[in-house]
Amino acid sequence: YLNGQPATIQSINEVHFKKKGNPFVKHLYTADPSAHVFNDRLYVYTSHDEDTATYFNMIDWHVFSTDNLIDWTDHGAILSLKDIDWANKWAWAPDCVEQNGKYYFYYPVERAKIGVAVSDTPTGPFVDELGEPLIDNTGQIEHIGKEPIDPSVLIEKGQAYLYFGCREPKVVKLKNNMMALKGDVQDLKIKGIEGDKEHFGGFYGEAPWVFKRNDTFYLLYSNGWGKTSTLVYATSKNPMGPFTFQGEVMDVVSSWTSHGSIVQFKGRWYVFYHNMDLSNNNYRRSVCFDELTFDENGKINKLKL
Ligand code: FUB
Repeated sequence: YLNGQPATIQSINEVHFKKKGNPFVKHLYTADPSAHVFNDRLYVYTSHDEDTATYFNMIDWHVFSTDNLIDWTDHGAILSLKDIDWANKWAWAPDCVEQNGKYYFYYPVERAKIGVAVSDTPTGPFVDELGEPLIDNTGQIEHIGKEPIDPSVLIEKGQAYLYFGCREPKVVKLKNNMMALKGDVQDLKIKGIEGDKEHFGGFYGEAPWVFKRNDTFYLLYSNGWGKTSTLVYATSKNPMGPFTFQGEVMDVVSSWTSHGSIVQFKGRWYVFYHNMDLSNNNYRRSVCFDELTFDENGKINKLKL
């Protein structure tokens, strides 16, 4: 209910955008939002930038949830570096998915390893039951890619696909236990970006996120770093690709990095992203969201900020 009246999505959006506005988390710095709906509630998993940060030296991850896009609950730190024996620094962009009644939280550390922690609930506590990285490139194994960061997971017809990578987009299937790779890590091909330069067009920078709408898979990602880079997307009929570049998803944000996710909630689509509007500091970012629309051909109508 809003003002004593039954809330509609329209009225919820009006309250968020006109009264509360972005960023929707203001009491701490957060980045790299991964949004999912579990049991009709929206959960946003984030990195947590330190208040005095001068680098991306984050130490834990948070989750926020809502059922109306207005009132958000901070569930606190759901996992910290201190809980992971093999991880020492740089708790970067995470994701979480539900499979077989459990919640699996994927996280990169040290710009070299990806781990997975498990919980019975979307808000943790998450436990590193595996006790070692799921992906480890400290030995610079070529097919894993130079920098395995920014994991995100899509589940399609029961099969989990793990996407990750900086500059080199990668995909690998996961076994049903969600804690082992099924087959080899593969290059995620994006057609239509040949020759594109960092910060422009469909150049692949980082932050892959795949979602399905109708029968199309959309790959959202960042096309680099800096004043002209933004979130862009490509589409495919196959979660393993190849994807074809389509265009920009939204205007450039204030921060040097762009990282986001797209989710459907109560019948409407939303893009989650971060900026540095609150701090004017690239290492102290804040998560935001806006409604996203598609045209009749399934193309994303670019979000104007
Ligand atoms: O938050 C640390 C890093 O900044 C992420 O891994 C990148 O995607 C960028 O947002």
